[in-house]
Amino acid sequence: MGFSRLETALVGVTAILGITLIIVVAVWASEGGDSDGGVSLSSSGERTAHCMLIKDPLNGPDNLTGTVMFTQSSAETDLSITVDISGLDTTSTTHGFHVHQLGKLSPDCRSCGGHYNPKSVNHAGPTDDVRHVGDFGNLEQTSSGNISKTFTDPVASLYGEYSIIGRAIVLHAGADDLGQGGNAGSLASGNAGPRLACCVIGWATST
Ligand SMILES: [Cu+2]
Ligand SMILES: [Zn+2]
Repeated sequence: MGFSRLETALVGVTAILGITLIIVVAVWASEGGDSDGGVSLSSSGERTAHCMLIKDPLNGPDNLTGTVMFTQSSAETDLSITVDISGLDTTSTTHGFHVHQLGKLSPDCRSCGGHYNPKSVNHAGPTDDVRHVGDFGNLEQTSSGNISKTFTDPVASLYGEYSIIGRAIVLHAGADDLGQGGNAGSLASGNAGPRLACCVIGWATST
């Protein structure tokens, strides 16, 4: 007694589902890599990220706009950061610029919390050996209220346990004293004053 047409069809469908499952599992296993931010990511290859600044509702100049781009070719290479900001007022020319702990922008940039500091050390400058992951130091604005700068940082990263993805960039009204101010505020955040703008760092390309 042979299979009926229905039984033959069911066997065929079951076989196709089984093969599909094997292929899906094999592809999933071959992707490997880490899983920063809940996204499956290759552990090698260039990563890029992006942050579009929004002005702080309390302290940001009305016309402030800006972007921050991040590029890193591997976990072992320095992070490259490109900042383009316009619309700053010209009362203060030096602005503290950091990665803060939380990707929360509402109701204003104070919601981003303190500097991203996973190792609980003192605040310092970008070239200091012991510093917050987020200590990028200062940016200088031009007389027309713009900042356009590319720099590299050896500590902040788009890879691994202390990735800055999902955390915030904050631009301050005043200068960061880089931990040299001789008071508690200096060792916590560099006394850089009110927050002019902030944004959440997100992936810019699939990785
Ligand atoms: Cu800051
Ligand atoms: Zn800091």
